[in-house]
Amino acid sequence: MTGALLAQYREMLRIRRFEERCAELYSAERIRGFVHLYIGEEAVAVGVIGQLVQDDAMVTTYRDHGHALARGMDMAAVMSEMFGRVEGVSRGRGGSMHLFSAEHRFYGGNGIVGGGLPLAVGLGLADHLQGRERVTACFFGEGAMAEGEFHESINLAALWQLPVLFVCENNLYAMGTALARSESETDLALKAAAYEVPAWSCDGMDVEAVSHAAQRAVALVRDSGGPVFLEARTYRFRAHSMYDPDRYRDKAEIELWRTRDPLRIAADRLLDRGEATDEDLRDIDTEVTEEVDASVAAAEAAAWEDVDHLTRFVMSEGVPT
Ligand SMILES: Cc1ncc(C[n+]2csc(CCOP(=O)(O)OP(=O)(O)O)c2C)c(N)n1
Repeated sequence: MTGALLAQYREMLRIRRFEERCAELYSAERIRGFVHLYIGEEAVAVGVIGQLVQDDAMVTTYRDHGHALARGMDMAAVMSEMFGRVEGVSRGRGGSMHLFSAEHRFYGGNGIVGGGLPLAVGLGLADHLQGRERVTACFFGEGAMAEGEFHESINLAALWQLPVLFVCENNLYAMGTALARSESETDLALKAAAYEVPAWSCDGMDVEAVSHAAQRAVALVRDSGGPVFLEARTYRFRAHSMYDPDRYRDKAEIELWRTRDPLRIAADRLLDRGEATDEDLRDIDTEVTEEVDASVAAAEAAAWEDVDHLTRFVMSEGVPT
């Protein structure tokens, strides 16, 4: 029982089981605030982030749990953030949408659609100016491509040749708005290529296809020092957020995409190739479920911020050293 695909399967399952538990905890009102699940899209984070090295940076959106876990952030610290506890990755002050870890060069989830793109270009500019050969991966939804920030960011990255990998997670809907209702050009790689940026698309439900495409993309950013755009065609199986009644999509469409579940595709391939048995996959599920259980226990035992510290970090003298 070895191999890259098996490790990727485990990583995708960690994200899936973590988020399924988050949904339960949210319904039980133990997690509050906004929560956007990544279920169905796991192959994108796992496939792309697997190509980064420790020195590389990344920026993402409010749909950020999968990216944080795939980047190696501790599950208990991520769960504690969901619970708003001090032991959370953002000291309980960010919640689901604002996971952050300077140690992992994970410069945040971001509640603003398109908000991460200029940050990624800034990180790329800093590396460029200081002669560091690092890549910044910037994840965003296709909805961000209708925002001015996308155009300004990709234009500058191309003009100044900055080492940014733009990763568009095209799940076809921006909240309740289908891609074709908001974009005159629905071929997103073509749109990015208009900025003279090498751009291509991949099957975002197949972790091996994502890995292959991302490997090529990261290598090109590293070799050329300039930007690359990668579109991962994917689908979210759940509603936009825990508040969304999900009335804008055909149930048949959701069911069709569910037949392309990234976990199912990976599991079938592992079994077909003899790289794992059903028992191996069950064992992985048990281990992952234990890890999720432990993360919930740690979050529940974690402390709340002292009320006296309410204004801490609001003024600059409160910035942690
Ligand atoms: C600047 C801005 N405009 C609008 C919103 C409200 N909003 C939150 S999520 C979202 C949809 C974004 O869709 P997409 O970028 O495709 O990402 P997905 O949620 O599908 O992952 C919108 C419009 C926002 N958060 N920020």
